[in-house]
Parts: sequence; structure tokens; C-alpha cells
Amino acid sequence: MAANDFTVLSKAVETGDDKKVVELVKQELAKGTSPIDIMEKGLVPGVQALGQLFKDGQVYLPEILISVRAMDRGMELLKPLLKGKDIHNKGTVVLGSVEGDLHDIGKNLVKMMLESNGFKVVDVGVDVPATTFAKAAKDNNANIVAMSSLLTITMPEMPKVIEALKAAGLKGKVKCIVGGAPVTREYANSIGCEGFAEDCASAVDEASRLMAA
Ligand code: B1M
Repeated sequence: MAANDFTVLSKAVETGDDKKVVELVKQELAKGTSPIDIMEKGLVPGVQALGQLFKDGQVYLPEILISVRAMDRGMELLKPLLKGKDIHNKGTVVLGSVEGDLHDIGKNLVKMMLESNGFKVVDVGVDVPATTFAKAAKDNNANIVAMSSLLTITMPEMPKVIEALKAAGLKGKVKCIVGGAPVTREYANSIGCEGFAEDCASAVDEASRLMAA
């Protein structure tokens, strides 16, 4: 594979070839390629490409699950390397996929990036009711609540979380970030949410910005 050409790796993820993914990730690491580049330019586009095929009705759920498993094999190699050697606690983030939403691949990448960058992450999982976000924020003295939604129909759960934080007396103390493919900065603004991040890397920037604000 030529330097910085992640096409073959992306294709291996897309086709669910986990052995090839492991081999190519190891090769890239041996070449000194940054683990973040391998993840964002190699692994993630593979799942995204498959997503397009799914959208076009060319593949079905089993192919997706096989592809995700292949991506996970690659992530297992990268995860230890993405953890900083000298990590300080930059803040506590409660993170979950909103009620009705079972997608967690993006959320898990956000978690990994936040943790790798010094945040403590309390992962409340998927299909999380608004009141659970608020309770976790209170119990963990969180600074930020981060919500992921991949479905247009689950986006309206996001303002419910903000309402639950208000009801728990936390709004103002706890800031919110929303993200996920259908979510936009405009949507975040429209629901009175302080933060928005388009991808897992910018989730770190956004969390850092909110901690500094
Ligand atoms: Co579903 N699904 N899915 N799915 N799925 C999508 C999202 C969809 C776009 C596919 C399509 O039809 N075109 C569509 C949603 C349409 C819409 O509403 N806009 C869809 C649908 C309809 C469904 C079901 C309803 C299908 C069905 O059963 N009929 C069903 C719903 C289940 C539910 O949640 N209740 C469903 C089920 C599934 C699987 C279980 C099979 C599987 C999920 C497995 C899992 O997550 N463990 C799945 C998958 C894999 C996808 C696609 C193919 C890929 C999603 C993904 O993981 N992308 C997706 C199609 C696509 O994306 N083109 C699709 C890779 C991931 C890295 O990207 O999650 O976007 P993403 O995360 C990004 C950013 O969005 C951002 O960072 C990440 C990158 O750095 N980000 C954040 C995400 N969360 C963030 C939070 C932040 C900040 C950034 O701060 C808090």
C-alpha cells in the first residue's frame, strides 16, 4: 500500500475482511502512520461506503455487522496507541445515544477520542431516556452531556434531554453537545444546545471549547 493511500484498508472494512484489516493496520503502524489517520481515513470511510450501499439497497444488515466487526478488529490495535501517556482529567462527559437510537459506532469513536484526549467519559449506552442522561450528569458531577443521534426520528429526543437537565437544576452548570449524521449546527442552535460536533475529532475540540468557556 502506498504511503497515505487508505483505499485498500477502507475496502477491507467495507467487505468485512477482518484478517486483511488487521494486516493492513499493522502495516500502516509499522510505517509510522498516525493512528488517528488510520482510523479516520482508513477504517471510518470503509463503514461509510458500506452505509451508502445499504442506503441504495445493495447490501443488508448482515454485511453491515460483518463490516463493523472488521472495523473493530482494526480499532483494537489502535485504541491503546490513541491513549495519551500523560492524560489529565480535562472534564467529565456523560455520553450516550438518545432514546430510540441503537447506533453506537460513532458514539464509541467519540468516546475513544474524548478519553484519548484527557476527558473522563461516562458512557450511558444506547437508547437512553432523557432522565437517565440527567441522572448520570448529576451522579457523576458532569461538565458536559454529549448526545448522539443517527436517526431523524430520534433527534427530537435531544431537546428532551436539555429539558431534563433543566428540571434537575443542571442547565447552565452542565453544557451539551449534539452530534450524529443528521444533526447540524443549525439544529443545535435551534434547540438551545451549546455545542455541536460533526465528527469524533471535532467532538474533542468542542468539549475543550465548552470547558474553557
Ligand atoms: Co442504521 N440507519 N438503522 N444501522 N445505519 C443509518 C443511520 C441510515 C442513514 C441508513 C439509511 O437508510 N440510509 C438510516 C437513518 C436514516 C435517517 O433517519 N436519517 C438508518 C436506519 C433507517 C436504520 C434502521 C431504522 C433500519 C431498520 O431497521 N429498518 C435501524 C434503526 C435501529 C435503531 O437505532 N432503533 C438501523 C439499524 C442499524 C444497525 C443496527 C444494523 C447498524 C448499527 C450498528 C451499531 O451502531 N452498533 C446500522 C448502521 C451501521 C448504519 C449505517 C450503515 C452506518 C452508521 C455508522 O455507524 N456510520 C448508516 C448509514 C450511513 O451512515 N450512511 C445507518 C459510521 C460512523 C463512524 O459514523 O455514526 O455518523 P456516525 O458517526 C460520526 C459522526 O456522525 C459523528 O462522529 C462520527 C465520526 O467521527 N458523531 C458524533 C456521531 N455521534 C456523535 C456525537 C457527538 C459528536 C459527533 O457529540 C455528542
